[in-house]
Amino acid sequence: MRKIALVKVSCINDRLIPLGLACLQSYLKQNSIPVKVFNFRATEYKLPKVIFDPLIQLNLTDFVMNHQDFPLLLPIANDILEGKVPDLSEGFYPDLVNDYATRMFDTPGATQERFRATIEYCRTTVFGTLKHFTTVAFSINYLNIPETVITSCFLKLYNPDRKIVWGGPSITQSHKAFKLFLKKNVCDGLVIGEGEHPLLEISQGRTFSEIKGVMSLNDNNKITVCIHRK
Ligand code: B12
Repeated sequence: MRKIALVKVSCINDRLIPLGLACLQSYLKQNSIPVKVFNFRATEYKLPKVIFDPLIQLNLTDFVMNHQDFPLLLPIANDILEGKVPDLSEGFYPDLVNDYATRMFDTPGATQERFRATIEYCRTTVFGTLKHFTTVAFSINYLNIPETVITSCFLKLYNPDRKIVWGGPSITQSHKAFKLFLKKNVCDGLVIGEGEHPLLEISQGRTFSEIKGVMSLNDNNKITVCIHRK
């Protein structure tokens, strides 16, 4: 059986320790499935500001954005899938970068540089490490959506036959938005809710559309969510 890669690409202000990956890894191991876990940028974890300034808690928003990156991310995904390196200073990118920067209270220059650096990090470090795995499973929260989408595009460009699975809080909350990436074949399955059983069945080679809790494309290229175990 081929080894499955279980991946989280953290960002520096991430303090959501990847308990999900730990649970999934131990469940797969318990069932004798070979698995390797990658937590990229884990060494860059920083103490959160909240520890020094508890009043910051009073200023929290009551919703979590899972799609704020999409308008900028979609053309980037398209470019990578077509084998191009996105040039964020050309074409419609400056407008999209400006729009993104305004919504995120950032400057266009900083936004452009952040996305450029993210694409480069994903292409070299993340893709470089994962490129030989035939099944790659990513854990997504609101902090690592661009990294996951961009790396998945590079992985699919290099080997369209490999299986890519996305799970985690952002997928559970927003699978209806993320199904866009199923349609574009950036990933093959979105796992909604707890991932232990679905991931075990995926690693055993079951058809995605027959696994309970998985959203995927069926044989007719239609989005389907399996509600009952088949
Ligand atoms: C405990 C907790 C915290 C703790 C620490 C959590 C930790 N893990 O280190 C603390 C208090 C630090 C915290 C902080 C925050 N949190 Co919090 N937290 C939680 C909580 C209650 C539980 C998380 C957890 O550990 N669950 C247990 C693990 C085992 O579950 P899991 O990671 O979800 O993994 C399972 C599935 O998601 C799935 N899965 C996960 N990855 C993958 C991958 C694949 C391939 C597959 C198939 C399946 C899969 O399978 C796993 C096992 O069943 C959740 C809400 C909830 N009920 O889930 C919110 C939650 C994760 N937090 C959230 C948020 C927004 C925050 C804060 C931003 C809050 C704030 N405004 O400050 C900060 C984050 C700050 C930062 N920069 O990192 C959101 C994240 C939303 C999102 N879309 O990403 C959640 C979902 C709550 C919500 N309101 O929606 N949090």
